[in-house]
Amino acid sequence: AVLTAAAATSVLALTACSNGTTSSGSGYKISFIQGVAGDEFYVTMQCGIQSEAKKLGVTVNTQGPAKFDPTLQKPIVDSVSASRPNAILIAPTDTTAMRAPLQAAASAGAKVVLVDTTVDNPSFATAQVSSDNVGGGTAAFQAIKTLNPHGGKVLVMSTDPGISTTDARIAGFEKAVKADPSFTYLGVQYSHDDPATAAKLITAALAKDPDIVGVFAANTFAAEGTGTGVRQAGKQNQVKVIGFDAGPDQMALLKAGTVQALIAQDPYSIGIQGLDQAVNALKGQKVTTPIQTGFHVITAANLATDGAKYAYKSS
Ligand code: T6T
Repeated sequence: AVLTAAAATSVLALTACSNGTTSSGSGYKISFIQGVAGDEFYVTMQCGIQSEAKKLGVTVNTQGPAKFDPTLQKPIVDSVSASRPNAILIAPTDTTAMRAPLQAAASAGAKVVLVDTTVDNPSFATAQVSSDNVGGGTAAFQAIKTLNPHGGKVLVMSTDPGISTTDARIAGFEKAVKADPSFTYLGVQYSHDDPATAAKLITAALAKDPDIVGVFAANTFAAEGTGTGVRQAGKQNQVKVIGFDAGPDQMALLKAGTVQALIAQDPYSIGIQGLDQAVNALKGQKVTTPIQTGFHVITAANLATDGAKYAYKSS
C-alpha cells in the first residue's frame, strides 16, 4: 500500500513542485533526500525547498527511498555523496543506521542539514530543523483527554522504534498519559509505516481490549491505518483517534469523523529553513541551529480555517 501511494503521489509532485531539479545557472549543487518518496509530508517539504531554491539561485535534486527504511536510504546517501554535492538535506530514517553514512558524506565535504528526523550524536551536521515533536505528542494526549474527560484505555500506533520524530512524539504522549491516573496506557504498537499493518494491529488490539477509548497515531500512515481499522470494527463513535500529520487521506478521515484531531506539522517551512541554513553555511554566513518549527491542532471546529491552511500538499 505504501509503495502504491508513494508512486502515485510522486508522479503528482512532478507537476506542482517541478519535482527533481531547479536550475538557475551556476548556483550550488544541493541534494534533498526524503525519508520516503511520495509521503505528502516530504512532498510538501520538497515544495518549500524548491520555492526557496528558485529565490536563492541554487540547484536542488530530490530523491527518496520507496520505503521508510535505512537499508534503502543508505545507498541513496552513498551515491549522492559520491556525486560530491555542496550540501545534502536529509530526513534520516534511523537514528543509528544512518549516522555513519551521513558522517562519511560530511567528511567527503558536503554540508549535511538534518530536516525532520535526526541521528544519534549529530555533531557532523551543519544544522537541524524539526517540529516540536515532544510538544506534539503532549498535545495529542490533551486532545484525547478533551474527548474522553473520564479517561479510559489508550494506546499509541507508531511506525518503527529508532526514528527520532515518532519516538519523541511517543515520549511526549507517554509522559502526559502516565501522569493522569484516569487513563490506562496500553503501550505502543509498531506498524512499519504501513497502513494495512496498522489496521490489522488495531483490529487485534480492539479484540483484546474492546473498551479502548483513544488511539494516538504517530504519523501519516499510522493514522490512515488506525482510522481504517477503527471504522471496519464499527467503533468510530467509541474510539477517539488523534493522528499526527495532515495529508489528504488524514484530512478525509477527519472530515468523515473517523479521526477527531490531527496534529499538523509545517513541512514547507522546515524545507525553506533547512535550505537557508545549508546556503548560509556554504556562503560562510551565520548558521542557526537547531531550529524548531511548530504544529497546529486541526479538528472539525477549525477545518475550514486551519485545516485549509495547514493541510499538506499532495501535488
Ligand atoms: O510524520 C512525518 C515525519 O515527521 C516522520 O518523521 C515520518 O513520517 C512522516 O513523514 C509522515 O508520514
